[in-house]
Amino acid sequence: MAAKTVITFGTFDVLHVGHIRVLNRAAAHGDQLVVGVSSDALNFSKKGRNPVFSQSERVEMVSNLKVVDAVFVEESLELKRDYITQFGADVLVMGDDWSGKFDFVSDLCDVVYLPRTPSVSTTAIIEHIVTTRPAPVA
Ligand code: C2G
Repeated sequence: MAAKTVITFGTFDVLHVGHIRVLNRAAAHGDQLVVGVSSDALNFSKKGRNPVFSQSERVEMVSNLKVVDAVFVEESLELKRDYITQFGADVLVMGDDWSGKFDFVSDLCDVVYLPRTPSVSTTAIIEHIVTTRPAPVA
């Protein structure tokens, strides 16, 4: 039987346990895991700010996780169907903050939304670091 390929997408900025868990659980849905890491330009267009870590650093971090078999740069949210076809993905897995958003590819592959890990996010980590930074010495 052919190997089952899982695809997932994300920014994976300031890598944290929520990212690791979703990648581990995504990998468990098949035999190989392909990850689309969103480009700096895509992030800027979505969020109006650059990620803390550049796309090449984010690609390097995600590529070095043992459950990840291949990584590519996601240039546009509109290209989901092309990426799924290009990598021959059988399943698309995302956290459930994206629930329903990728159902439009369900004619190409299965679509699975996994429960998001509560109480952790890149934004909260950045805010925590900013608010706990010591006041400058007068
Ligand atoms: N995630 C999670 N639990 C968290 C935080 C994130 O399960 N506490 C999951 C998200 O649901 C997503 C993945 O981790 O499946 C990556 O999250 P982000 O880096 O925040 O990615 P995002 O900016 O949502 O980009 O085409 C889709 C986009 O590229 C997704």
